[in-house]
Amino acid sequence: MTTIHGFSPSTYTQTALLVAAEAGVDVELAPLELGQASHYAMHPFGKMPVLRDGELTLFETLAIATYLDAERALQPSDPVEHARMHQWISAAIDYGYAALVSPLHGDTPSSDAIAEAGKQLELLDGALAGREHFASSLSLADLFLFPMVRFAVAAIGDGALERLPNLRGWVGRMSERESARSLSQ
Ligand SMILES: N[C@@H](CCC(=O)N[C@@H](CS)C(=O)NCC(=O)O)C(=O)O
Repeated sequence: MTTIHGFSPSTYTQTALLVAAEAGVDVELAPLELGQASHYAMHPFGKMPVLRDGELTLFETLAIATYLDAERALQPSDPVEHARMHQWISAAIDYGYAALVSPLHGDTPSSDAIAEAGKQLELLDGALAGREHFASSLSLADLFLFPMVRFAVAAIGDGALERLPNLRGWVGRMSERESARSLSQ
């Protein structure tokens, strides 16, 4: 059995779980001893998730996602759409997490943090104009962005999507997928 080490509220761990579910790979979620030697033995940067499969240990969510999606069902074959998928994965990792997750932890996020997150949500709404997904079909890009957007909306409140119909529709469609049902809040 393939194991994902992480904690269920972690958005990157959620991405790994979503990819496994969408790719049809059975995984079990197992905890890790955050910051302990056993954690650093699996992940030299002390983050989550970590995948273990027999002798294999993999860290970094994108590496884990591409391993789980071995059949490439979640990676468009068209070169432009494949590049577009990577563009949004990169944007999620480099800018999305920093605006939509990190600053919104805690009971009362600052108004600056909410405003910054709002700008990113607006940008994502624009990217979805006339599209169902961030690339031509459901791809790893959606599965990176969905937990981050979901986290931000939970932190800010449903009003966050009020004037963002494209993003609101995408969140609704993503939330209804079987893969999303088991995610923790
Ligand atoms: N570059 C890493 C980032 C992973 C990451 O930041 N995970 C967060 C949880 S969503 C984490 O491990 N936080 C715990 C910590 O920083 O101590 C990846 O893509 O997997």
